[in-house]
Amino acid sequence: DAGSKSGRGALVVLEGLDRSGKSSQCARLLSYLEGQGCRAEGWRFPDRGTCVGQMISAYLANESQLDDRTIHLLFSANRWEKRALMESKLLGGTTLIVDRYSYSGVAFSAAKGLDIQWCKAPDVGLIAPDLVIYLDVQPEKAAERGGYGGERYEKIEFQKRVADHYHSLRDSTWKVVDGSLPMETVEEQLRELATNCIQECQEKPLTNLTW
Ligand code: 2DT
Ligand code: MG
Repeated sequence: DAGSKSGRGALVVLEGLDRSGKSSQCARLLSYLEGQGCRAEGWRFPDRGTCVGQMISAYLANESQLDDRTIHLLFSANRWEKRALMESKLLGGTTLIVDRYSYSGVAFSAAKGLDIQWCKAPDVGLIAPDLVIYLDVQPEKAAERGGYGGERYEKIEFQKRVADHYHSLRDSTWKVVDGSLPMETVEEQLRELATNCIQECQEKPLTNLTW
């Protein structure tokens, strides 16, 4: 509101395996925050709307083949091309609820066997999230949830390796939420985590991802 000094928005990231409920929970959290009068936007990576994003989308649909390192760098570039806008939104007071970020980038590429340090390097300098919520669902349970679509990576053996790598990435900004609980319970936990985070980071400067 005009005149009153309000702080920056929060960068809240949701991570998890395919079918862990990220997209539904992002949507629910966003409408809750908006209902509370909080300025917030829902973002997702990959952002398939850009030129780079279209290359990624074709790769995921198995319509194109790309070398593992090439696609890894495209995913990273897709975040870099959004960095400036992300920064201006956050500094302008808009909270961003982001469906996947650099952790997906590392966990999925490392699950192919790429070196983890190599996978992390291109994302150094992106904006560091204030909160990472990991929706923890067993790969078997996720696969049962209406099955996977036909995209690359949507296979249980691969998802198990992704889960292992996610596990090794957890740091102090992560909150693990049991994604197998009823949707409303998960939603309630996310509301509380996000609300606290938004309040706490208002006066904190933005920082860069260093891993
Ligand atoms: P969605 O199903 O959420 O659209 O994701 N992925 C994602 C990567 O391999 N690297 C990345 O950096 C990101 C952001 C996860 C599509 C797939 O893309 C994978 C699933
Ligand atoms: Mg998917």
